[in-house]
Amino acid sequence: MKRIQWFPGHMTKAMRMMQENVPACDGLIYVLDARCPAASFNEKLLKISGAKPVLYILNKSDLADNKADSLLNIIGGNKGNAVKINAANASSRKTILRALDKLVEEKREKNLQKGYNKVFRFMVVGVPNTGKSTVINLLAGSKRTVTGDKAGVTRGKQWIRLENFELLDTPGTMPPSFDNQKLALHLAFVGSINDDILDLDDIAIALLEELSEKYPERLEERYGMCGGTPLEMLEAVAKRRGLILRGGEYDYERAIRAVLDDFRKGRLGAVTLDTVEDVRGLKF
Ligand SMILES: Nc1nc2c(ncn2[C@@H]2O[C@H](COP(=O)(O)OP(=O)(O)O)[C@@H](O)[C@H]2O)c(=O)[nH]1
Ligand SMILES: [Mg+2]
Repeated sequence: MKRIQWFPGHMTKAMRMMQENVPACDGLIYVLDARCPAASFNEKLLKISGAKPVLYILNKSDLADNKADSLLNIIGGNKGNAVKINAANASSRKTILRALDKLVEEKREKNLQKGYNKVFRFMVVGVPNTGKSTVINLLAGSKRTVTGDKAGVTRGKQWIRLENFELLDTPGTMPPSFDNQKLALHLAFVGSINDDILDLDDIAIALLEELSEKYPERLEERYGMCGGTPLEMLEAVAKRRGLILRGGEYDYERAIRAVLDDFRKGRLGAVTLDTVEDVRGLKF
């Protein structure tokens, strides 16, 4: 399989923009994908922020199963600076605001003792498509930033004012290279890497193989198959979905798209891809 590598020029620019804005920030809101919080963690983003406080948001919890809870606990660790939410759900607003308040509580009290109450500024970071803009929209209470389901939709820079906080949306950035290609694959599965630079046949097959191992019953349920050679698996998908070309041949191209689409839209059920070991290997 071709090595996954995606660090286009606009990400270098985005990293620079973030670096320039760090001094103006009190902390980071780091939006991860609850299905793959290790894969969607870019250590470089943490490095640019220095020692400022971080709130980890494991978003898209509706698409992850309860295995994500153990990942959440490891990431939050003793500090408990991690929450699992679904940004599409209004009740998540409170969860995030409460966690943010907790994060700045001490500092705010100190400020109040000195006689002032400043607005705390957070930069919202993460790899593409984890839901940064959606989280900001949820917190701001109105559609103020552009959201999209294509990797790399957010451009430019804008501060968004809430009652007690100010947020800066940022464009998604990848690590300059992936040491762990297995984790890079997870990012490809969830749509955080631009599909245009991927060999989607390899990606779809890798996804079917991983799901055959971790969630065999889901494949049985949706496609009436589990495991087998790549060709057999794609054939089963095409057959079940009625993806047949004129002339009676299976439409592999559409079967590949169907697998990725089914997974990304949650039609294969809630799935957690990263494991406890994956998360333990990183410095959150
Ligand atoms: N199912 C689900 N979809 C979400 C959630 N949060 C965001 N999305 C979708 O994920 C896609 C990317 O969101 P966006 O906010 O643009 O991500 P960004 O690139 O990190 O700013 C959009 O289609 C959102 O509607 C969530 O919690 N659950
Ligand atoms: Mg965005």
